[in-house]
Amino acid sequence: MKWLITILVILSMTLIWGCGGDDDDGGGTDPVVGPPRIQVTTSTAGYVLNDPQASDWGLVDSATIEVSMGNPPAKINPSLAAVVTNAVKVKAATRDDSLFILLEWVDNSYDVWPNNWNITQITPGLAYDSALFDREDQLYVMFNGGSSFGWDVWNWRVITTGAGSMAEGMLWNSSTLTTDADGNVSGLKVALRNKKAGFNQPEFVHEDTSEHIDPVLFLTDAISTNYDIEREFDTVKWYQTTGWQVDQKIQGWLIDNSVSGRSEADRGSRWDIGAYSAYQSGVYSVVLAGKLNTGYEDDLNLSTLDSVKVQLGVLNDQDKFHAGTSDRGFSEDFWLIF
Ligand SMILES: [Ca+2]
Ligand SMILES: [Ca+2]
Ligand SMILES: [Ca+2]
Repeated sequence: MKWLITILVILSMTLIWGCGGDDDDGGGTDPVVGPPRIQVTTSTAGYVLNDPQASDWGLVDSATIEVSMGNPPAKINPSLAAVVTNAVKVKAATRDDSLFILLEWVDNSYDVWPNNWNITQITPGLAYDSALFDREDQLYVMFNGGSSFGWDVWNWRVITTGAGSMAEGMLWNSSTLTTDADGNVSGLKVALRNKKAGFNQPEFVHEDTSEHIDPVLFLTDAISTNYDIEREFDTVKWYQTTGWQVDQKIQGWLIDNSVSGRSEADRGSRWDIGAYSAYQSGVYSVVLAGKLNTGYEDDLNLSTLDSVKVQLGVLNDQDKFHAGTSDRGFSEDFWLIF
């Protein structure tokens, strides 16, 4: 009987390992001939997809896309050694009327302080460096809509969109990147610049003042320079509180995390992509989710296509993808197959 059990065990293990597609969660990188093609998983009713670490993503096949080789529409051509990462693991699934894409890549620097302020002096009063560079880790997923349409762009930025659980909708056409149209709320933004009008200093800090060292400052937790803080024997402003350190950072952006909960009509085409992310042990895991057909003219209608040409861009601590340094990588064309 022993040999029969052994055969059954081998057989069942073969079945388990054999059903994951040609490059699944083992993280392998099979040699690819021609543009990679990723089969979008379409039968996902009941799957939890709005969490990059949800176990249901283990049921979706993956492919590895290189992002140091491309000659993207932005005409960036970084050298192989210079880019932050070369491999992005990509999975894609649809549920109901939406496309979910999971992207994972190594980035050993967690660059989450765009436009931060830096405290240079504690006494006689707080002083700050000018806002530093508006740079953060970013991701671009671009869907090709043909030469007249250009590329439909989903742009995720770790703080100025991601901290509000969103990516920003854009359009890349004729070497121009345009933000998608606003909805009913004109100028709606996930991130608001934290700068006191007319002064080169921050206006807001977290209500915990110097104790809040997290890179994310939500609007709902922020107190302005105008607010009085009641202390035991006194009333002070936040910049009069104690505990500040030289070189301590203050967030350059306020995050309005109510935007993701607004109606589609309020958010418009600009804020029609949800984002769910994690950063652990130097690896970003980001799920982007958008409707296959938003109905907006600055978006590509994916619902009638059986495939779409895609490019990826990964930016390490950068402001824009078309500024042209080597700390960014773009893929060549690959295909999502519906
Ligand atoms: Ca980084
Ligand atoms: Ca859009
Ligand atoms: Ca768009």
